[in-house]
Amino acid sequence: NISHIEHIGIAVNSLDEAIPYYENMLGLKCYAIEEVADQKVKTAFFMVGETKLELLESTSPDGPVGKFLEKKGQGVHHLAFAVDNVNDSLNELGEKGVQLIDKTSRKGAEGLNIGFLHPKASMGVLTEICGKE
Ligand code: CMX
Repeated sequence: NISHIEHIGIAVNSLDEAIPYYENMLGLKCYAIEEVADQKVKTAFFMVGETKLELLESTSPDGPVGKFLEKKGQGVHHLAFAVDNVNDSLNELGEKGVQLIDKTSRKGAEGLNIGFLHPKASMGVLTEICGKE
């Protein structure tokens, strides 16, 4: 059961270029920068109500965001829904026949458990579910 949109992931060429735009032009505050080595990204977080913006800079051209930037350029990369228990949700979605990228959860930014659904399953939207459990 999805409670809210946890974050929107945006692929950017450079955090050094993107963070000042969000801070100085849009008046948002970057509250954390974190590298997620497993995903080959460096992330910057902004709070917008109960939803976050997650800017994603690639740390390697063969990572998911590196490939995305090369093929499509900067832009919205994924949508993340908050759930209570990521493995329970992945099992439920798998049983319903949803095409999964992750069959079991991985550790993402902010210590959250994360799992991805294939964009082909979600009408072209790369979808993440994430949660504390
Ligand atoms: N949104 C929508 N569609 C996407 C996409 C995205 N972000 N990334 C790839 N696709 C589409 C491609 O356009 C392609 O479609 P077509 O077959 O119609 O051309 C299809 O998905 C397959 O793409 P691909 O380029 O052949 O495959 P990739 O090797 O690039 O893998 C994906 C794509 C989604 C499986 C891979 O990026 C992945 O596993 N992502 C999950 C992990 C991730 O994105 N991590 C970064 C964020 C981490 C974080 O938030 O901490």
